[in-house]
Amino acid sequence: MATTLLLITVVSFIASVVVLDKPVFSAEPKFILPHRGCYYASWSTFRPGKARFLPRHIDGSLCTIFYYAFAEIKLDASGGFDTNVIKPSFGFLTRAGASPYSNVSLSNLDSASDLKFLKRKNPDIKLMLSVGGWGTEQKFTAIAQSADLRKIFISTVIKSVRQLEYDGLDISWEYPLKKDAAYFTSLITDIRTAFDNEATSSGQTRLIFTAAVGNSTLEGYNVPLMNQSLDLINLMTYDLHTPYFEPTETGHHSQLFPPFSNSSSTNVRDFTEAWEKAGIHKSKLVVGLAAHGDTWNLTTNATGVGAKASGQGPPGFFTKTPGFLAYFEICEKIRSAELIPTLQPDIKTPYARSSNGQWWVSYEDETSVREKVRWTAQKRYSGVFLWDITLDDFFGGCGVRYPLLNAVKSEYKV
Ligand SMILES: *[C@@H]1O[C@H](CO)[C@@H](O)[C@H](O)[C@H]1NC(C)=O
Ligand SMILES: *[C@@H]1O[C@H](CO)[C@@H](O)[C@H](O)[C@H]1NC(C)=O
Ligand SMILES: *[C@@H]1O[C@H](CO)[C@@H](O)[C@H](O)[C@H]1NC(C)=O
Ligand SMILES: *[C@@H]1O[C@H](CO)[C@@H](O)[C@H](O)[C@H]1NC(C)=O
Ligand SMILES: *[C@@H]1O[C@H](CO)[C@@H](O)[C@H](O)[C@H]1NC(C)=O
Ligand SMILES: CC(=O)N[C@H]1CO[C@H](CO)[C@@H](O)[C@@H]1O
Repeated sequence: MATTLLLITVVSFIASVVVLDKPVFSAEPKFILPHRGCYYASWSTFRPGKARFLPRHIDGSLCTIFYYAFAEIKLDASGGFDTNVIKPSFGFLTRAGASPYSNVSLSNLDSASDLKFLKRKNPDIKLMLSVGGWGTEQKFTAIAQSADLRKIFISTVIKSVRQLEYDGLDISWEYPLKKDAAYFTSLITDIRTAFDNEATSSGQTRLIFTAAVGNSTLEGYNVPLMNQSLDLINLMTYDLHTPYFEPTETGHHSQLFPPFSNSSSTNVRDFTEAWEKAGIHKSKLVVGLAAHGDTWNLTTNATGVGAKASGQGPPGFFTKTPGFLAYFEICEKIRSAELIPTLQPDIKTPYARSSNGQWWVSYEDETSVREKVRWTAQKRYSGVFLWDITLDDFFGGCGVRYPLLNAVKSEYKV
């Protein structure tokens, strides 16, 4: 009797193993180190002429992890928001309806599929769907504060990311405020739990989970829980001083160190160290580099950091945005002597003034990128990322193609 029972048990155990065709374990993602993240701004395909960026322009050897920016959150009227497209980005739809998938559309993510060729060349490269971006904070708040919407959002994300054959999700909520801190925490812990469960049930490698964060005051964030839930934290260590928020005085938007003249001026080092001290492990901290400059109109003859200014400088021919220039525009203006550059030794980052004395730009060049990569390596942070690959001199208008990303690569000796 006991033997029969044992036999039945063994047989049914074997049967259950055979029937379960999916393994019950799952793998953790493996990264190429150090991280060299690259955001890809999908709206760059609308730029004119040689600045029109197409996915096939991407050189897969320059980055280890690509972020498609941005998947858009659309909430219908029942979610309290209309479907205004803030940027020409490509979205998926979430809906607070009875059936989570009834209104999910993936058709607009076609251009995210265009990055898949990168993995065919190098399967270790990671592709991430970055959700959010500038101006999407109300939608994040709406989703995060409702347990139902969080659920719909998360199942939509998992379905989209798997269908695209991407590796994970990047949350780019700019920015959770103090009032959002509890919801933000619920959102990220729910996402991580769902990713763990999905990996177990599907037997696939767990989806990677990252977030881009941009506020050194930290009050919108529960940092210890972020350290537990997230694989990487991309620090938006740029636009630290902008003509939009500080119109009357020039400032360096991505200075590595504060100027000697003002040690409290926001800078990359203090921003990064604040996140480390608050509890993010070094192995998860990724420092942001900028391939854009921030521009101011000058109002006096002074041309340094802290010079008097009157708001955003003139737009570039290709990027057409006041207060903003791509590195490919800046380097060409330097070549043609329309801009006269200065490397300020204390802040380790360059700025330039226009030769007519009217405007001013703070930016990064190959030297400052190398300086930041060296500093990041010395501090044993896990890597750097670039906002964004389409703003580097990708067509080689000033010499080599991708000077900033090549500087990162050669400084890391990879
Ligand atoms: C951080 O956010 C607070 C509001 O929560 C804002 O007052 C502050 O200027 C922000 N700081 C930075 C560096 O963005
Ligand atoms: C120094 O920088 C801080 C932060 O950006 C700013 O609030 C302050 O006004 C600056 N002080 C001087 C003297 O420029
Ligand atoms: C952060 O996470 C890492 C790895 O997951 C862990 O080793 C470390 O102890 C955590 N740090 C804190 C302050 O919780
Ligand atoms: C600015 O420079 C011009 C030409 O170099 C000079 O004539 C003028 O006096 C200067 N203005 C001030 C306020 O220093
Ligand atoms: C900056 O100067 C340009 C001319 O050089 C002008 O067209 C533009 O309106 C100015 N911007 C602001 C914010 O004053
Ligand atoms: C855009 C779209 O597909 N809207 C549909 C969302 O779902 C409701 C009910 O399930 C339909 O009535 C809408 O047409």
